[in-house]
Amino acid sequence: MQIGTTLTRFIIEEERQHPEATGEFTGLLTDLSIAAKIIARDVNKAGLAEVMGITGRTNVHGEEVQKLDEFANALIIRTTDHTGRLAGMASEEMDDIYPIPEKHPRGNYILVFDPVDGSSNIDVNVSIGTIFSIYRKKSSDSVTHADFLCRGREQVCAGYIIYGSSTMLVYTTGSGSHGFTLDPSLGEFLLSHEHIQIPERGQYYSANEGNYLKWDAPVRRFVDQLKEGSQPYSARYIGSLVADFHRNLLKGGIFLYPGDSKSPSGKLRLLYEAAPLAFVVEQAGGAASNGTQPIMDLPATELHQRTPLFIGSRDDVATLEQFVRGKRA
Ligand code: P6P
Repeated sequence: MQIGTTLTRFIIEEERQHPEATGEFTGLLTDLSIAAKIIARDVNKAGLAEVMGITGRTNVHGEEVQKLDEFANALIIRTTDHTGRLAGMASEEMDDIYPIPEKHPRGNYILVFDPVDGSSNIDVNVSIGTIFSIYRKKSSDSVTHADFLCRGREQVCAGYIIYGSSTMLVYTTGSGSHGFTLDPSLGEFLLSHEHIQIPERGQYYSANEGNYLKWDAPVRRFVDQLKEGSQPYSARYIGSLVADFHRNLLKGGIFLYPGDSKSPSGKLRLLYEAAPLAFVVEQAGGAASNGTQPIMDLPATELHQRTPLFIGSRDDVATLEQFVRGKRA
């Protein structure tokens, strides 16, 4: 019986195309897929297990830390910190960088992740996700902040897991973006979306229009014109970045989380939300911008740096940039 291409097999076959690859990388992606399976198992019973609900703590951003956030954060650390593949990690749930402890061997990669994005949706059974990004360590000896403050272009791998009607892992290493669907009966991620191509122009726009009056005028005008004409766009907003992004990646469309009068840099984080999804969407033929520059070119000056995010179909993002640059009124 042909079970289809497993994630492990696909990674190994892809690695063979890169003679310089060392296998460390393949192991790291496999480690992450194991963490994803465990998180998926607990997400799927969040209503039953004690992972549901909040911890009573808030993270560095003043947001309520859901039990699953903490569980997933600790799990990803535990699954990857002892393998000798990483030099350090950083996460939305940790104030500072996490150098691999002396007791473990250290490797050449840096892992940055959002363990559970959209966690406020856990209790209402809405799809949530894990987002990850991998860089090569630049410093010659022990890991420093500078190893984490990279441009998106320096990523060697990025992707996400969406815990929805099915659990899917989507990743890129710069040779296209590929999707794998978890077959729970096998416990394997099987190739289901090879070389994802996002439509050049979409049919959906995803934004929290409750913030409309706080947006800059060009962004408001861009959204207004999406509603005009003979074929207006449909609004789809789940309030879970990975879920909104994933639908637009497959169907076409643009996700917007602009800066506004209250938060000029917007809400979403550059290193472990915008940059990894920007890598995935660019590899699928799409685009990601902060309104004037590609997300992948933005310098990171601090770990939890925020950025306005416009991401999805290439032509939709280009039109948004024309409005922001005053080339469209
Ligand atoms: P708002 C979830 O809290 C999150 O970080 C993203 O997953 C999501 O896209 C965004 O915030 C939703 O924010 O302000 O629309 O509730």
